Amino acid sequence: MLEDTSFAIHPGKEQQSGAVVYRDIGRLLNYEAKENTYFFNCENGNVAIQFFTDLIVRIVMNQHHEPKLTGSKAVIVDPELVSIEETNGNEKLTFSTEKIELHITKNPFRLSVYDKDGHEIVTEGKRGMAYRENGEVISFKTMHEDDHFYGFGEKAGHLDKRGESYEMWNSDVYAPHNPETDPLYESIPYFMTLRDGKAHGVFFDNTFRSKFDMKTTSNYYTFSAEGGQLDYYIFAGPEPKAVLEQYTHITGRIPLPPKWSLGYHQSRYSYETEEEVRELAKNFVEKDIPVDVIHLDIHYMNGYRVFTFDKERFPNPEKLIADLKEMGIRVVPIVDPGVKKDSEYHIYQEGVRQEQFCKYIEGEIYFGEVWPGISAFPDFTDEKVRKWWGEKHEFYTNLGIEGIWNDMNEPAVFNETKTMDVNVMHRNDGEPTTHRELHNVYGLLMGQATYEGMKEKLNGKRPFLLTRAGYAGVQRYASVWTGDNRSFWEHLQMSLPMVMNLGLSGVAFTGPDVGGFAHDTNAELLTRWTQVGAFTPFFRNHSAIGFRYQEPWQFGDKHEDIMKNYIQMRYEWMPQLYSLFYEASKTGLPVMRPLLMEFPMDAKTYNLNDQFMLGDNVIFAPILQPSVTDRAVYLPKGEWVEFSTGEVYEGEKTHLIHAEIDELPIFVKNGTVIMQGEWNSNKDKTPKHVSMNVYASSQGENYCFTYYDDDGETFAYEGGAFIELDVEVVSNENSVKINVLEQKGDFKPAYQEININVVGQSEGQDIIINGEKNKTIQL
Ligand code: MIG
Repeated sequence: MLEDTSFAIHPGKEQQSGAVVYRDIGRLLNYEAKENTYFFNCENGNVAIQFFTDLIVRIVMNQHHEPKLTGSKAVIVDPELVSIEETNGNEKLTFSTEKIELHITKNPFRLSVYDKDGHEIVTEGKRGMAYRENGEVISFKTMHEDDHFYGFGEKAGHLDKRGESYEMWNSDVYAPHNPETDPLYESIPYFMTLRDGKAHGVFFDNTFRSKFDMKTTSNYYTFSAEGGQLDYYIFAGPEPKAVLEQYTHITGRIPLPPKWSLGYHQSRYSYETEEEVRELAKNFVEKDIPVDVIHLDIHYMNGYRVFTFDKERFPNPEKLIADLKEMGIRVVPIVDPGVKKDSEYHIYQEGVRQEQFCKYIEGEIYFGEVWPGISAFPDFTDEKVRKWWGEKHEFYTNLGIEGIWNDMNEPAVFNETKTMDVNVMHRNDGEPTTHRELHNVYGLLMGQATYEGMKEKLNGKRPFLLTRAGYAGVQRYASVWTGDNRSFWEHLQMSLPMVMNLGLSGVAFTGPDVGGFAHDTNAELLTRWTQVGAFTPFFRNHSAIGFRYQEPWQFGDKHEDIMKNYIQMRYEWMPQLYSLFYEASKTGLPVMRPLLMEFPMDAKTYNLNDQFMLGDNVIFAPILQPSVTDRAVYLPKGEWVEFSTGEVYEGEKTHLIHAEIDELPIFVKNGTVIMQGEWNSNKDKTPKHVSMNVYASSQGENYCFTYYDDDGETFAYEGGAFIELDVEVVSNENSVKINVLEQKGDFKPAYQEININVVGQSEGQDIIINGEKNKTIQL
């Protein structure tokens, strides 16, 4: 193709397009308050403003009608009653909550948000809200020299998105993910801005194809969409953590995942037969490498028909699943949205007869080609269809399955546009809407149907769902893996900022295919990647058909031992990880974090791509290059103890750290705590002993954290069957004081006590638990 050669940049090729003309919202004519919403009539359109809390404000522009305030697929809360002080001057209106001020100039209508000290949050200048005759809506906002941008969901490239532009349109991209490859599978039209150590966020709740441009000009950025309303939320922060709490307050947080889903997952496209799967499981057990999940990719199905098993390849799925469960391994099958057009296939028959499939306005079913051949697609925008699809999962739960993997749900279709015809008319719960508008939420709604259906069928057990596509709010139903990466070192490197930005976008439970999906991996890459994977929220090794097998034992004993050791570490860290997942479910804070989240005043962290944190006190600095055994590690303020050597490093400095192929540099902040468990067996992965490792500082350090545990697989915690300890640790020269400030819940874990283990205890230091010299906390 000519487009793939240098002809693409032929000098005469670019046609000058006419200047784009935007119509500005114009001058304010009048306004009124209705309940807690303000409606503004402007010369060229209408604007509504709603305060959700005293730190969250929503702005909606509709160029033709009164702004519509209902129908969001992402937002799950109503505005709170916020008390507003209003002043109406000659040129300016002001609306103040206790924490922020919104200023509106009347001619032209421009809107700016400030904190109480007069710091700018989101502001407009020469240009504001506008639109084009073709339906495009756009917002121009002031950009400052020191603004840094994060989030945007699943994006390639570096952590800081300043100087970049992005598009939101869920896309199946198999071609290598380059730093410029955009868009990918998820659309999360949300970002956080960091300016002078203070943060704020913007969520553009528009499901059309949308764009964010922090690149074209240096003094303003824009966000725009092909259609719909300019409907966006401003989160005033001011800390990065507060922004994320505010964003996830309105779009929801992850449900507490079943513990087994936090273990190690092994996958391949595909383990093709029952024998192959049994052999695989047996290998793990014999080699004593812990594994919680084996994924079944598309070959398990009969001709790629969802809700079926191929009876030749998998003659007895029920027995297979039961036997694996005995070994401590769960099976997660893939489920795609495409239903094969086959008049003898019961799902297709039901779908047609009960009108569950996407249709054109004229009434014809939309057909597209995917794995099973010509297929129809459930219309997940309709409650009836979501229920139907959810119920179908009884097929899987009856076999003992507790987790589902949704793929191809952008939806991906094998055609020129790579997706469904944008003219398809979705039912959208009684408000028919085209695919052009709802494309970006197809995966989210499939996730909702699947999660809710599984939850219903599992009778009190927590379902696990993995998805490829999604929209803002996807965290409520599914964990997200980052799609078809390749076995390149560059993709290992790129996965860190990608997963960190997903975390900053509310999606705490994510990870890439460890080892790389396409292309052939190698011993060193897989080993280094497994070291990283052991500490990313989602930990799955997955590889593609036609490429080298990449189970941990494929590259000889030396590498197997190293990988086994890191997979075991994943389990040793489970008490820590699980507590962080609990925090994510309560506050929306990510498990894996960029350093800037904890150190927003430290500019050295703003685009630090090759290090990450777990929680607020541990820094990981993996080796991400071949043949390299030394790397620079930046440590922010504090004193840091390397996990395996116990060596202490000074903060606010860059250190050269040595790490042989079996070493992953991990730094724990002095004065803080990590919770560790003893990993027992492949079958029983609940710890019998839990220890609190206190990194004793002599500097009078004070640290608070929450330890959480429960049965790990049911919803009994909702009724109080959990244990939560809010702990404070104060260490100085003479003592390490551990105070359990509060103990909540009535769950009795098997381990009954927590052993205190002080790392780097100095001679004169006593350990004092709740005022008494002691070595354990009794539960
Ligand atoms: O067009 O099911 O991203 O993880 O193994 C390929 C086969 C379809 C794409 C997924 C990948 C999965 C593969 N799927």
